[in-house]
Amino acid sequence: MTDVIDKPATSPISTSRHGDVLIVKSNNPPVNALGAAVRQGLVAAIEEAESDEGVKAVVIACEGQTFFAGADITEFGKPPVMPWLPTVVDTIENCSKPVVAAIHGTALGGGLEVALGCHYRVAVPSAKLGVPEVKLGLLPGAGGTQRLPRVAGVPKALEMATTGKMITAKEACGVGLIDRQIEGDLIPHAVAYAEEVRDIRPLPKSSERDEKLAEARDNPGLFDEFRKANGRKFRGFEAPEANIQCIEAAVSKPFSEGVIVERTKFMELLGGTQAKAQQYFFFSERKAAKIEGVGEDVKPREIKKVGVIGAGTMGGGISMNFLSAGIPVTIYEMNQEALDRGTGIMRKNYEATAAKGRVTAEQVEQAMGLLNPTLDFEVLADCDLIIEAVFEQMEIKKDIFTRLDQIVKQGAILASNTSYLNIDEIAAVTSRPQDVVGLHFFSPANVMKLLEVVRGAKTAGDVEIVQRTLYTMVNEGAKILEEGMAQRASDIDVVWVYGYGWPVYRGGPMFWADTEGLQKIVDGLRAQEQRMGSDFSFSHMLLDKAEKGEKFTR
Ligand code: T1G
Repeated sequence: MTDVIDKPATSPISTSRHGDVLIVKSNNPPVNALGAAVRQGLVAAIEEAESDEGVKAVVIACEGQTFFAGADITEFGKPPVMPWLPTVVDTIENCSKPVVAAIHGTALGGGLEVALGCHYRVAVPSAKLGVPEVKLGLLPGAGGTQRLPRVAGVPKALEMATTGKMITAKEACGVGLIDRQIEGDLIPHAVAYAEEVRDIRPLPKSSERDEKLAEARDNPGLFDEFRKANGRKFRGFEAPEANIQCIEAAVSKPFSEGVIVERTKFMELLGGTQAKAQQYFFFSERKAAKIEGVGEDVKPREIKKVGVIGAGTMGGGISMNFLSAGIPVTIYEMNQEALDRGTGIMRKNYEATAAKGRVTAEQVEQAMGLLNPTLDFEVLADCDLIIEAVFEQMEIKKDIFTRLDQIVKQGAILASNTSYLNIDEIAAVTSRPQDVVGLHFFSPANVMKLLEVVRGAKTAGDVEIVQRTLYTMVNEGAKILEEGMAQRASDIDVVWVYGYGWPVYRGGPMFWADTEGLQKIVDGLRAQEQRMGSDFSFSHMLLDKAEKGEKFTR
């Protein structure tokens, strides 16, 4: 039975003709996720191309920031809406006219699978391509584990699918994943390319390619060598091995059977806790950057120049963050020896990163060229943001903020990197407590992704965890929520995953607590209550939620 796909009235997919080429465009902001309406629109567009004799070729492109960035993750766990993404990809691949994918931004997951269903792929040089499903505890479930190795080769497919890392358009060209890089306007060039290939037959279907699989067949040890080389990295995660097994099936089985292995493994992972934890974490990470109670109308202050006080480990690492983002930094120290030592370590760190090929020597010089070391405190006066990163002594901090208050221009943000001292007490020595905030970086600050922003009682909108073992940690987490020190349970989880190495496939302590069951945690704590003595007290929120069978994170 074939499903009749009707394009909804306001489909995110539009079609237009350019000569005998049908241009299919998706406009589904922010990232053209392949939600139900997009899938329905794509199938309807291919049907339109098939039924119109005047159409000789098709170009699929996206408006906005990016080509399709994958399946719509918000649809996971909800009742499925037809067509499935694999059906969409098969429909594109089985089109009797050549289909060209025109890629810009990031072609990710299901987006790259759609592109692999197309007969040709062109991209702008800045485009990136990847299958990051493994970061969501999954695998490419729309034929990606079968088509990607056929087009890009098994070693590249293994690397991309098990790390989730994106590759550049240049690299993709190098492995045959992209047929041409386009300088200039993408769509007109993609149409010209479609004209070039319009009459070539047979159409190059990714699912029918075999030459790159043959190479892998000649090297049967390839997969076990790959497992051995990456064993430590994948430890604890379920998805990487499932990705490997699907790509193995691509080598050992015909396409029609390989996609069945893929579907089975995909559904197994989708039903598991790890995938739920990692999808939860995807959204938690993004939510963490949003500050409740700060209106949409509050515009962030512009930060063009940063000052850092203290060239020690934290001051140096914090400075590198801004330098690497192209923001000039004035770094202040009290004596030349400390200043030279600090800036010397920053250069060494950059050179070490360059030695690993993560940045170029030119980028190192660019970043260090933006650094202005000084022994003159007054030079900080025209910075837009000043971050103090000196010893954790309240008197020293108060002295610095008093001096900053006297010299720094109005409207600048005054921040302390303190990890536990009271921000309000520091702010109180200034005439502008509304401009004072805590910015608690984690060491090494140029590596760790986590930044805790601590709002003082007077911190203006436009300028904010830890101790115990698991059950007591959850109880403390609940207390932190009760006291309003964290906006949401997921923020506590982001701090633990990025700041303290909590495994992402467990989501974080609060997500884990929900998976564990709150009543079980309460019972466990009751059992230790006597041993813990008078210091211990239950969080009312934890008791209440446990009693009502509620959860923290969902
Ligand atoms: N589905 C739903 N929402 C998404 C989304 C997605 N795939 N990607 C991003 N968003 C939302 C995000 O939550 C945020 O919302 C807004 O878009 C902007 O995102 C069958 C199973 C594309 C590199 O894993 O890596 O395909 O917070 O802040 O920094 O094989 O988003 O504004 O409300 O991150 O410019 C595979 C996930 C899916 C890619 C852009 N794809 N996305 O980064 O913006 S699984 C992915 C990203 C799949 C198939 C399988 C990034 C980005 P809000 P943002 P950004």
